[in-house]
Amino acid sequence: VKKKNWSWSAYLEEERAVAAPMKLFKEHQSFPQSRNGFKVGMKLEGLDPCHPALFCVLTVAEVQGYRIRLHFDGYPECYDFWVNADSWDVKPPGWCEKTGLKLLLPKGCRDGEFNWNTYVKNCRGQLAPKHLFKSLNTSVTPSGFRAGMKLEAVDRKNPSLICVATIAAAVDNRLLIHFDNWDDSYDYWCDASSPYIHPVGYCEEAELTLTTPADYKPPKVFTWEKYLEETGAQAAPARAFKQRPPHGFQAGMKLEAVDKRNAMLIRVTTISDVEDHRIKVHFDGWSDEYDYWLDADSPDLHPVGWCQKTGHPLQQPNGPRDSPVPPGQ
Ligand code: MLY
Repeated sequence: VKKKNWSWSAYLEEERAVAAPMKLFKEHQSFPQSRNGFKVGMKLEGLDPCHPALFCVLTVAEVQGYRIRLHFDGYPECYDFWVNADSWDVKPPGWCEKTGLKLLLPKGCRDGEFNWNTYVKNCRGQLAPKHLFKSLNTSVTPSGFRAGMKLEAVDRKNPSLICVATIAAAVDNRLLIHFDNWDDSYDYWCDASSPYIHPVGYCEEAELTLTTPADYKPPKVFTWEKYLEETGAQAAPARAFKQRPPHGFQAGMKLEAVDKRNAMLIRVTTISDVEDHRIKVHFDGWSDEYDYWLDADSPDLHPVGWCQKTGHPLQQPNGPRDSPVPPGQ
């Protein structure tokens, strides 16, 4: 049951809870400075969230507040996903070609035959104009990271593993991490402040197990010195790693979070647990079984008031008073 005049301020008072302070949020999580200018039908290049090694040809399928739903051209709607309008993961048509990154073409298009202008003409689409992409105009300071350099990185799909990895690409201040001798399905983008990347020698120093490239099976012994020589690669310089300090969120603080199980929804949320770089989200009025961990800098976390400010619906808590009382109580 939706309450007509639900408000954050009354709810916080009722719950004797506090909103997570604005200063704990990163800029890309906070109230946006501009409007969402994307329109349904605009085409662009964007990262596949399930396979972030690849930029793909995408179409804006829905606009909701400061968020857009993106559709993979030529693929079923079940792969659609949501991003914020200022996401670095979306780029104007032609960006991959200019940057030298591979673009996954719409289903049925053959390599070397794709041209953005003819493509949008043929499908009566529209190129998303460059000025809508906030992430294009960010100033970038040289980081010391370069494509080809080696490092030790957490496999985000198998987070207990720290593995031998390579910077597959360095664009703006972002790094594409690739795991040596594995296919690119484990690749991910991060920046120099990521807690998931470490310089060569980190595992040895911290007495952790380093997962070596797949072709290093005993009795073949892995040493970085030998491996760098064999691969003719350089280690990423230790000074380039600038791990961010732990976030300041605390358990009990409230915020607004995207529900990954139905990503069009943003819910009233409580932080139920914290780690240095992650928070556990609990959706108010729902069972703890639905809680899950998110990186503290996730673009799916926002301060209280974000939905209202950006014109996005907010899912109110599923309050106990609204649920039918079980018989016999
Ligand atoms: N059991 C997993 C392990 C894959 C690990 C890949 N990393 C190191 C990039 C699997 O085979 O899928």
